[in-house]
Amino acid sequence: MGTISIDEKYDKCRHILKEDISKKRYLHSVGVSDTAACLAMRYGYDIRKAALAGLLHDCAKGLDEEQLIETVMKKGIEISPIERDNPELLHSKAGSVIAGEKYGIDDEEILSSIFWHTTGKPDMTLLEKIIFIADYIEPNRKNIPEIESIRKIAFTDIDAAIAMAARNSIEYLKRTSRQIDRITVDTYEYYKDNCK
Ligand code: DGI
Ligand code: FE
Ligand code: FE
Repeated sequence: MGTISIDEKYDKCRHILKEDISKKRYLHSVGVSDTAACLAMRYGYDIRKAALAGLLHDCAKGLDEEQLIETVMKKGIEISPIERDNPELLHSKAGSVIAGEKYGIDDEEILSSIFWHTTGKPDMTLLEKIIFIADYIEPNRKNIPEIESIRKIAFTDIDAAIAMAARNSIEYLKRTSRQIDRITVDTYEYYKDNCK
């Protein structure tokens, strides 16, 4: 992470982020950061890296649809038909680009965890799992079915928690008649045998 310490890096990123996204989204990001740090303690991952990834995971949420598309296109990242129809899905991939370019993150594990945080994917790395589930269970999240149970399970069986979160998201998208990204389904299929 260059010559500055990761703690200094975190503080710098926090101040930039506060200007880039809404107050509510910022509080969510701090919640994800703290939750990711707790999960890192539990599962034996670098606590500060997890906290930084959690802080920045939604750093592209302030971009409009046109900016999201432009940000990923200029990096040559392929846009699927469902992403084209639902550009808000691209805030994770665009976030990974912005974390690199604007926030100066060069750690590939952090960038990848931001890239995949919305859909998840099969066979995630530990940090990808931590950010995916921290996003779902952080303390400011409300009105989610089984949330108390998923919060507990996240700290005993992270794969089970991922399956339950993916299942809930798919159910929610169905209920609200939204298109479901194939990768969201792949995530559920991959982790579902762990479901409690
Ligand atoms: O960014 P957050 O709100 O913290 O959470 P997130 O990154 O999981 O993004 C949630 C948004 O992404 C929400 O608007 C629903 C949408 N989303 C996630 N998976 C899918 C999806 N939208 C569609 N259409 N299809 C999906 O599979
Ligand atoms: Fe997000
Ligand atoms: Fe989020």
